[in-house]
Amino acid sequence: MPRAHGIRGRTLAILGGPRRFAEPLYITRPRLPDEASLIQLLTRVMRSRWLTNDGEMVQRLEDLLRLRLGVGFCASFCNATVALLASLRALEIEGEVITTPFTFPASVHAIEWAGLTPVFCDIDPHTFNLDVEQASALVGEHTGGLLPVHVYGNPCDVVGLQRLAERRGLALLYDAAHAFGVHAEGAPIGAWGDLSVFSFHATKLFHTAEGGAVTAATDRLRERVRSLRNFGIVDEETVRGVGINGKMSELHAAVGVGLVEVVDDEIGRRGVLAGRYRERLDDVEGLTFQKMADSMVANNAYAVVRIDPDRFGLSRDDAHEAMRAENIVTRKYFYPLCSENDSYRHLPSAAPERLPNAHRVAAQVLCLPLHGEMQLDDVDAIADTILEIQSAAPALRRHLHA
Ligand code: T4K
Repeated sequence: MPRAHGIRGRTLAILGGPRRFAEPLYITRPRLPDEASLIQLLTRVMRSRWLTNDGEMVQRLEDLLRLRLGVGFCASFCNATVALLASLRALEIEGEVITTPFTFPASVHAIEWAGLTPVFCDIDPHTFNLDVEQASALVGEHTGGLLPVHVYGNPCDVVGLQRLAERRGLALLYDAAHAFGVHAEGAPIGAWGDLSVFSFHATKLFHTAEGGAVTAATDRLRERVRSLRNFGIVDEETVRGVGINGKMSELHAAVGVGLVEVVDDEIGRRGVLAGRYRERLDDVEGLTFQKMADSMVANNAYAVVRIDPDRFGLSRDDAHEAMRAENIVTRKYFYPLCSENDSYRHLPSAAPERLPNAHRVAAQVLCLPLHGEMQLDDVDAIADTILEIQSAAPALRRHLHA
């Protein structure tokens, strides 16, 4: 774990001083299962000679996740992107799908790969999630579904979206890639909407190196999702629908089984660190935190701030560069917006003037390192560095834009 050099009144690295951290402090690091139990789990898989196709480990993981996520149905997948594709098909959505431009490209790519048309809707500038009123105004005769994203694990307005979907007869598929373990309005996040998709990529709070899952409150779509995950195979002589290979392997599932036991410890550790970020940075002029939903259980997946250049004294990009020079590897998730992607910018809904909040947020957002290996000292060192950067703003601006 990199340790910070505790230097007061020092010269910032970007201005020629020593780096704050000797080694890169990444935005995230994958939590690993206990090594001995992982070896045991992997040995069991190898000895069984059953490596994929709905084996014992995948079934065990799905059972564990149904309990942990509090859902009635859970199907593991090879990754969240394929899980989104299969879900769009399982819901038999046609035409247009209203979604957010402020997300990882996978959310929108899945719509496009499914042969549907994404319609971008602006976000709330404080929660960074889909603005339900604007989504409602975008619903037209060709709208088949809604694909909102719980950005950074912050629940969308699940009640408002449910009402909208019911009122207009739309399918509601949540991208819950970031939302493992989150609850909203008293219910587990994966039980809202028709289906929800989680990512278990290595960068996620809970992971299987690569992986994902589709969940729902009930078993209603169980057979359809499971058969779409497996080429559409129903039995040895029946293939129904255009399925895909979305299966998780037994080896990946073993990682997940090992991690279920420690994920709550990881959430707790991150919670302490996230609390320290807030304590240290809440009053910094021009720096604000994402507004979290009122009624939720958080998972502390990301530490996200918004930097208003006029009040902070420096743009997000300049702050990002100065942090990187210190070996603090911040990320600009989700800049640039998906609506700016060459494949989507021609869409009428991608016009920047229709997405003012998303553009402003994408230009100002910065994700700070947050993972359970970090110590409170690391957060303090990062907070100190942010304050130093702010104090040195005029010199930094001259240096970076001379
Ligand atoms: N929907 C949403 C809203 C998503 O955010 C994502 C994925 C998806 C859908 C699709 O899920 P999957 O199909 O992937 O299951 C990463 C992830 O690749 C991606 O899964 C994730 N979102 C996105 C937010 O982040 P990159 O390109 O930024 O990752 P990368 O390789 O730069 O890694 C970030 C940092 O993590 C590294 O600087 C160090 C650390 N790291 C990474 C890996 C892979 C490790 O320490 N170990 C590792 O093995 O996309």
